[in-house]
Amino acid sequence: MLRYVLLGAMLLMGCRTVSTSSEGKELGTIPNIMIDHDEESSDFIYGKSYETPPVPYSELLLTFEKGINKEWSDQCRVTVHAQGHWSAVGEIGYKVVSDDSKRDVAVREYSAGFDHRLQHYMWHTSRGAWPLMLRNLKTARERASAPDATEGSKANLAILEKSVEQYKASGWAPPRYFQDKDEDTAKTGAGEDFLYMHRKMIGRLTAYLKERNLSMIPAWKTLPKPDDKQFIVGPEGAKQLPDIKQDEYYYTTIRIWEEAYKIPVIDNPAIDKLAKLLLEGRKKTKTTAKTPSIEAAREEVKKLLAPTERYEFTGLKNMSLSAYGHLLEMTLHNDLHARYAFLNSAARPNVADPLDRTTWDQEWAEAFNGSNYDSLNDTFASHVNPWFYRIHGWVDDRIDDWLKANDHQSIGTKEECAKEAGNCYVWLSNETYTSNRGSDDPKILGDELPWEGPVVAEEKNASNTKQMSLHAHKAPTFTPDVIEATRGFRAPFESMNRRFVNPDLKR
Ligand SMILES: [Cu+2]
Repeated sequence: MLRYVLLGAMLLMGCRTVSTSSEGKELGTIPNIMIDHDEESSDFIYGKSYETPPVPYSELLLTFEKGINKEWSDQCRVTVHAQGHWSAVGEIGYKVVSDDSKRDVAVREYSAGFDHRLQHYMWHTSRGAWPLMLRNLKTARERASAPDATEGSKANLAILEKSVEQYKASGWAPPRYFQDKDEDTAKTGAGEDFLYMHRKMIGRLTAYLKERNLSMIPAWKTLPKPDDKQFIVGPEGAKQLPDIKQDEYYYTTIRIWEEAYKIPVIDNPAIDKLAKLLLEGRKKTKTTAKTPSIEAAREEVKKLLAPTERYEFTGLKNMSLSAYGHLLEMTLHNDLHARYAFLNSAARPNVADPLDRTTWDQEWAEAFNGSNYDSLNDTFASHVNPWFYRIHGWVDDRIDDWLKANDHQSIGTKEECAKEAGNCYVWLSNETYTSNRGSDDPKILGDELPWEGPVVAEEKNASNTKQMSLHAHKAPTFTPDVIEATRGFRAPFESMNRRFVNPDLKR
């Protein structure tokens, strides 16, 4: 067995490439790759222990390259090409110490199961893929019914119809989904889906841990400050980090949203309070001698509260739960994912589509099924990361803020609310939601639960042993031609790192 021990000194001297090739012949196996920093410390960058099953390789490329993004130029990326798959693993310099390793091991074991990954991936990607499919279907129908319709356009229509059918049949057709404009998405009620689905996720994990006498990962009560030692934003010693990981971003964006999103009514005194906070942040992080004026700070706050036209945070009292939830999702939530995602994490490439199970098992499973694949930027992996529940716990607590500001004591289904003594908000019962329109019978409001999609449940397999599976709920029935035809619809939504504040970013 070969063991590659790369000396930390090599990294300190700068990034460089080491490669070896044997024209397709198998050279041996890689049990693990470890970086030795000094006598005391070392990190596995491939494989998590000496017990990792060896991977056969025919070509081994160890690439230490400077990031293409110049902001990351002091970082090295490690790429390992092995047989049938590649993996770029290298959280070099990150020293993350779990505050409860027994709990975190259990969280990873639970969440890294393939069906759990697929569930989270499909839920998020479907909200974007579905409207694209519907739009394409419409165009395809027009083309196929034109007098000069080609065989190709008829075939295209056929596969789209089949795809839509299979999304529906397997439970992945969302009742509410992304619209072109975020204000319209909010109006459908989709913001409640976001809040509800993640609340359920947190609930199931909490129950799983409780059965094992473990307690749930606590939510962030306040978001970590830049100097937080436990929740770090970059590798140790990193000098340049992307904007979103900078101290300035925390003080002038994150902290402002964090405070603002708890305010019942945004009035002038509230704007003033936030402007002062922003000014304090600017003074702390700006190197220029010139201090911005309070007027400028006020304008900046207003911009932060209205990231797109006609979609503005006006206070908890003035917004529907969906408008609030969607705004949280697209701004602070997305940014927290991006801020706390490791820069050097393995990135699942666009072509690696977990729905394509055959290819997945052959080529990608080795690199991306393991419980160490937990990139906060990938919906197939983010929920494996214990920090995910700190972020989502914070988001979940905001539901309670909204209820309180709107004089509700609780939230629930129609049946649950019927049992409550106080003022209980029924999920999706806001009559202004477009998904609720078209009905003149107000009693049907709130009859529908927010959308979770199929969930992983316990089922017995062929040998009669229990396992967690999506099949117990609804079997995903996707045929290879549909998987192929819809791959591109899912790909743009794999990442949660969509920047609401950056409209130039493509969906
Ligand atoms: Cu999620």
